[in-house]
Amino acid sequence: MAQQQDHKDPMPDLNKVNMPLFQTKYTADPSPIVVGDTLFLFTSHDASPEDIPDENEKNSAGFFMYDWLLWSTTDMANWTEHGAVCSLKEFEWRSRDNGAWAIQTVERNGKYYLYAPLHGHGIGVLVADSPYGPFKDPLGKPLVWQKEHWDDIDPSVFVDDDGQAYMYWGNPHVYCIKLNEDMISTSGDIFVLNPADGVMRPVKEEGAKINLRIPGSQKANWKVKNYQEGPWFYKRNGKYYLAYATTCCPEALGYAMSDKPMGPWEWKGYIMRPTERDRGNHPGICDYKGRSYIFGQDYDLMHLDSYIHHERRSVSASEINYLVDGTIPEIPYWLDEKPMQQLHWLNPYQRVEAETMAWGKGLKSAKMGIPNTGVIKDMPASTGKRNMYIYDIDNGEYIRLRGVDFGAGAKQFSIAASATGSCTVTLRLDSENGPVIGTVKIGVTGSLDTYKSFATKIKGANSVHDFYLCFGDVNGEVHLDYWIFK
Ligand code: FUB
Repeated sequence: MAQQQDHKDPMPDLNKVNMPLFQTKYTADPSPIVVGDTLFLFTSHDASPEDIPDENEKNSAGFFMYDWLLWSTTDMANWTEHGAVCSLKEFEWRSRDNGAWAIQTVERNGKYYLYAPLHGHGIGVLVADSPYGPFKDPLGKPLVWQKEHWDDIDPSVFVDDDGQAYMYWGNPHVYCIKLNEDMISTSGDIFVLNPADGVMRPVKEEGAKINLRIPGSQKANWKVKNYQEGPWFYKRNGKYYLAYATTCCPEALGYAMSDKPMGPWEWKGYIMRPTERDRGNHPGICDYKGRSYIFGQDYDLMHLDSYIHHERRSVSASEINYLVDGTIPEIPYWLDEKPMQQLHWLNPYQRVEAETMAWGKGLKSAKMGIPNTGVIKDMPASTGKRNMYIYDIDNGEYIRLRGVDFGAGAKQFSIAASATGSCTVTLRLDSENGPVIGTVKIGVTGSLDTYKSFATKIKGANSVHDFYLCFGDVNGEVHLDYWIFK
């Protein structure tokens, strides 16, 4: 067989290009939820080859997805990783140990409900008291499961102002069911959208009539065009929105609108047009601190290393606007946009987790005491919030933080680390080659579980700069917990 020719993208200028949000893991299926002043983003997790248990599958192009991840931000520029919040292991009735596809978490009356597809086994729900979990399965069975096909993926749940909750889902058809107030039981029939007239009717009446089994079918005069998967159902200023991934491949981001929660729906256009630079997509949309954002997915992180197709995706985001009639003007592809505006400066005089960053390609992260977030057999049950650390540090790698406000001037820097080896951390401003403000040497601490503080004096750090922790002289294992300036 002919070898596939490979190439990669050059590393772009991070000041100029809107790059994927996370680099420590491959991520997909972004699902935002705002809690207080924090935007949390749940994502699914494309396993890296080292986390795929079957030796023969490590380099397969397909989906290897075992757990779901959580990230948060308050400034839309620097993100903190919280690791795996739960995995397929939470669903004892699952039939496969692969298939942790797109989820959505919503809050109601102080409880967090995480709706998850168990690919080929319906959609389940987990419940927790906080977005960090621990998440538990209250039902011990699927919430919905149409056994006659594998359409039951990509749940999207919204609680309307009158208290009625709805769950939309599906590929290649879009379904909807009402949820009861307990959020873990359903009410009435499953409805399916007929794309020809945009109307939702009970599956038992409509199923045979519409062309249910032609994936991605579309016609110019249809009311809802190009639906493929990944519905994101929400309401804004009295209008209902059904954003979705448009027909594959490449998938793009499109949307329909309605005056009622269950249609009739009408296609309004692309939010982001198809491009050959992407293939799959999946929208997550929210308002945050007076702005509106769309999250989606691409292969742009993988493209820095390879163009050979693997399901190793990365989540990107962009600001969107709404016109007075509620429609959303189209936005360019992520890489054709500038980095998102930072909403507030980062305070370096309070503890900053090592896993808080704007960029950190090549580095890895893990929850303390849980070395592997990949393989299901090694996973604990959903743990809830845990401290995390950064590891797998190599020479030339760095952590970048955007917009750090050093104020009148920093005097000292300290970093909590554990090491069986050593490394030098050169602290720089503005770029990975920018002015040096200090250098700190991390040395052996006795064990990787023993964290100690390593400090250095600082010169020349005042006012607002991007801040880089640049790693060199790396020898053996070093783990980073957090850092702080004085
Ligand atoms: O991540 C697995 C699947 O790919 C999702 O369920 C779809 O929406 C697509 O993103």
